Amino acid sequence: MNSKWWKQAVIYQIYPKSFQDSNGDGIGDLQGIISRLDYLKKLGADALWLSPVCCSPQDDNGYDISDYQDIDPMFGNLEDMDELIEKAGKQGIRIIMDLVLNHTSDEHPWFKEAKKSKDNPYHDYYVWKDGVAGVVPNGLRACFGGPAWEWVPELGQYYFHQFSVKQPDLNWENPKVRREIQDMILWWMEKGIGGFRLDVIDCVAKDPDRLITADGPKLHTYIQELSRETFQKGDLVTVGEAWSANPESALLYSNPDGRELSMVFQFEHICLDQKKGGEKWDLAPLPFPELKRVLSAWQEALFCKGWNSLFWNNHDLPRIVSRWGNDKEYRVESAKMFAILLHGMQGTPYIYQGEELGMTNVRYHIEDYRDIEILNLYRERTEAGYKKSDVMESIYTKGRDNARTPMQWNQGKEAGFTEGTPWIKVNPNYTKINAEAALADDTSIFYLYQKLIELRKTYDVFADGKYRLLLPEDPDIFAYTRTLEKTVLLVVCNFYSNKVLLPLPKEFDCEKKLLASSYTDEGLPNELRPYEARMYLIG
Ligand code: TEU
Ligand code: CA
Repeated sequence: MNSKWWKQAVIYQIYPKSFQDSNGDGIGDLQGIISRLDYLKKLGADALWLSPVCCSPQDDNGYDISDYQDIDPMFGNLEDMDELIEKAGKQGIRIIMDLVLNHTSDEHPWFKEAKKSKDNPYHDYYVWKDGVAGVVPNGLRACFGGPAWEWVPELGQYYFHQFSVKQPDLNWENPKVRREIQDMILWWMEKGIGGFRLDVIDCVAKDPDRLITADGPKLHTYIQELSRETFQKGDLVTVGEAWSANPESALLYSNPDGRELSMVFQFEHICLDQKKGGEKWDLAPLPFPELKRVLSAWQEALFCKGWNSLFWNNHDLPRIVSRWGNDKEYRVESAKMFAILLHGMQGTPYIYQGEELGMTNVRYHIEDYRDIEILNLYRERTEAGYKKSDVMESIYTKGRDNARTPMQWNQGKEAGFTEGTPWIKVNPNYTKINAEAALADDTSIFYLYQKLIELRKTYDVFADGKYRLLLPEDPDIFAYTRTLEKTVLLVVCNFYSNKVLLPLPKEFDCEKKLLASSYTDEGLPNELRPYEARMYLIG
């Protein structure tokens, strides 16, 4: 029986490699996370989503798994994981694992077997195509550059990989693959895992011959089978990463009958600041009216019929305060504005490590980047003749390593992340932006997040209130209400750095209780200062 506890919960995403190192090798690990449980409890996180910590050659920082049922020694071992599950549980915090089910590492034993011969029992665990050297089966490209087909001369075949060449796609048409995955998930559920994030789950149903790489015809059949055979046997939260999701398909993924998942990560709002028909690297300013329209559409479409995830950040995205806020003179106000804007909506909010501190993007020299996606892009676009400065601007603005610089704990050596040399450089602004400074300042972004998490547990209107967008045409203000019986939550946000009038409808000239603000004083009722956001309770 699923208690749907995640409807009042806030989930904190940890990128283990960059969170806290405990043994001085410059790489974050499970014991490091255990040492920070008190900090996470103080914030009020109900669950921790860990990016992958299973065995991996780290071609894609752990999203290339070579053993689903063991912890990579760089992060610790299974006993550490048991200890984390147990100690977090004692603090009322669940652990959510990141399941990468669309592909394995090419160093996984399944793939090593599969490559041996066409009639090896594991051959059909993957997607193969007969062919001739140098003539790829079709024009499908991999997400990290190059063709999505890799030639294996001994077999006279290509294998399909939507991501790196070291991440061969699994063949979900094969019931043996689906059974292996179900058994692995049940094994983790036995160990007390409280939920799963499903990496690119929409890609598991594909038909590369017909150029279908996601959202194939069998997708929901596969997810319903997986859910029936595993998730529904526990009281779990499950969130599927689905770049192809739209409000209609999200009603299937997050149907309250629990046949599939609790919710999905959808990316319609995330993809707004790129050139039409371009890639994320082809930069365009954020069309603010579109942001209001898209987020409102998702709120309205899923009300009582599904469930939203709410996020600005994750380990693949640039940090929101730099991306759409102002990380210079209004870093604190704009970071708080994004928090208030998001946390008043219906859904489960996700906080990405460092978001609660207002951590920012970085501008490194190319040799200081580590992400395969960045390095391949740099090589591909500079070889194709793009101006280096333009390529670097794209990397500064959208590169995934913006989110992967080490967590900034204090102003000591390497920001308190490691005693050793970090696997990726610490953002130089750690001397100003760090957890120790935040905890010592009762007006910090951290304490606003703590307050928002508390409010979500205190007032049912956060989980169940009906959403209504206000001032739809206003070019600077994102304002909405949530209504549950006689209780109204009113959220008003100035999205920009100019002071603006706040032309609220007459109905709001009433007794209002200020629950949260991006400023330390209330300001004037009919205007909003730069990045001023206010959350009120009425009734
Ligand atoms: O990301 C899916 C994915 O498509 C992203 O890589 C996206 O294309 C890109 O990052 C946009 O910035 C998931 C994981 O979150 C990501 O870290 C992995 O690299 C990827 O799948 C492969 O497992
Ligand atoms: Ca370590």
